[in-house]
This record gives sequence, structure tokens and C-alpha cells, in this order.
Amino acid sequence: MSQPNPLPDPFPGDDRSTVAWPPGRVLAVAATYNEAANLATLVGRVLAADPAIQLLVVDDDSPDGTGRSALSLAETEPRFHVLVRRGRRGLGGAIVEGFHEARRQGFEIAVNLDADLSHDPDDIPRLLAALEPSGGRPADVALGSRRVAGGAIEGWPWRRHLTHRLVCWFTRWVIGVPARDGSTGFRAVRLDTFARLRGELPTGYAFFEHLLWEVHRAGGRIVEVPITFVERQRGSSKVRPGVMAEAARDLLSLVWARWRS
Ligand SMILES: Nc1nc2c(ncn2[C@@H]2O[C@H](COP(=O)(O)OP(=O)(O)OP(=O)(O)O)[C@@H](O)[C@H]2O)c(=O)[nH]1
Ligand SMILES: [Mg+2]
Repeated sequence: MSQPNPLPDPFPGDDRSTVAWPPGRVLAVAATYNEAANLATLVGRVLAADPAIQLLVVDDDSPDGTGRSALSLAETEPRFHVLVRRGRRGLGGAIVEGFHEARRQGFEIAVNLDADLSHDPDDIPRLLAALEPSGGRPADVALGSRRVAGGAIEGWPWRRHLTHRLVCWFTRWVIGVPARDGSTGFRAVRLDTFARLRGELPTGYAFFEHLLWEVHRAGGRIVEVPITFVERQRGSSKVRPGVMAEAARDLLSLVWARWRS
């Protein structure tokens, strides 16, 4: 049997911010690729959303200099940290490495959000409250959901709605993950649950559905909190046909994984 998710060694060629990490419980993790136009707003808004939260940006050596700007911003803000990955690309891989960094630094909870402000940092406290309801049953993952009562998507063309519905239907009914918005990238995750997962997670966009499948089959509890997703106002989408084809292939591999398990 495979080992639970081990903590890998840091990659030697990467760049990291150097200011010491203050102790903390919750780390927001945002993967970035060419998000220079959104970076400063993202950092300001996440840190303002909760005075105890810290933020890690995991950049894949963006050609537009997002990583460089982030590294210099981190010198002035002790709650902001940066990892610039060299020679690696992919949203899922960047988030996994962000979660590993969170574990290495002793955080208990990671909150994953997009850097393009489609996810409102002001919703983070509601995600955290859903993970640890006072007097209620704790959850392992709290999803920022566009598909429960009160949730919404603003600014998408019909084609995006169609793909999104299809992926959510597949994740819920074919793979059996008990969530209406299994593809959301806005979520709070308990890091001890993440550390117990056994399967490989994809490095592309299907990371989100795979993570939920792994949490569910490990007996983890998933809850959903309504959010409004607003299409990005600045910068450009990284969802290209190649990225979608890779995600579709990774998603279909879950059918096989479910059948074998
Ligand atoms: N580190 C890293 N981040 C990525 C990569 N691809 C996308 N991202 C980041 O992942 C987040 C989501 O990417 P988007 O391009 O906004 O994709 P999306 O939100 O699914 O789709 P849109 O609605 O088109 O914006 C953003 O913060 C991106 O900068 C990648 O290869 N590496
Ligand atoms: Mg986006």
C-alpha cells in the first residue's frame, strides 16, 4: 500500500521570500501565473480579511514578473510569503506545494483561492467558520460553492456555465463526491487531512476534483458555503484548450480509480 502524503524536500532551484514566518494557524495559498495586475490588490485584501491570516503566493516564474514583484512586496509585509517555482508549471502542482509549505511551517489550515479576485477574500472567515462551527461537527474541507442556495457566478459566457455544470455533475454523480460545486478553487482544507491522503494528485486543473475524491474516500467531511464568483476583471485566463484536455483526461482517470477502489 502507498504511504500517506509525505512531506517532500524543498526544490533547491526555487526562489523564496526570506522574512521569518510568524507563528500562525491559517495560511491562504494563491497560485499565480502572469497575475502582476492583480497581485497588490490580492495581498492587501487577503491580509485585511483576517488579521491573523498569512498568505503564500506560489508563482511559476511568470514571464510578466509576478514572482519578482511578489518577492519585493514580501520584504515589507511579514504576513506575506512567496515561493517562485523554477522549471515546473501547473495550477494543481503549485497548490500542492503551497500546502506542503504550509505543513512545513506548522499551519493547521490552508485556504486556497485564485489570485485574479474571482474569489472574494472577504468570504474567507465564512469558510473558516464552516470548517470549525462552534458547537457543530468539524469538517475537513469547506468549499466556496457557486451551486448551493445563495451561490452565484457573475460574468461567464454560456459555454463556461455549460462546462462547469458538466464537470460538477460528473464529480457528484459519476465519481460520487458529495458536493454540488466539486470544481471550485476556493476552499479551506484541514492540513492533517491533506497529509493523510494516499493518491497522487494531478498537477493541472483536475487537482480540485481529485482532492475531493481523495478526501471523501479517506472518510473526510466536505461542507459547502455559498459564494459569488465574479469573472476576472484584470489579466487573462490560463484556461486554454490544452489545459482543458489535460483536465478532462485526469477527470476520466477518476472513473477507473473509483471502479478499482
Ligand atoms: N502557479 C501557477 N498558477 C497558475 C497556473 N495556471 C493558472 N494559475 C493560477 O490559477 C488561478 C486560476 O487561473 P485562471 O486562469 O483564473 O483560471 P480560472 O479561474 O479557472 O478561469 P477564468 O474564469 O478564465 O479566470 C489564477 O490565480 C492563475 O494565476 C500555473 O500553471 N501555475
Ligand atoms: Mg480565474
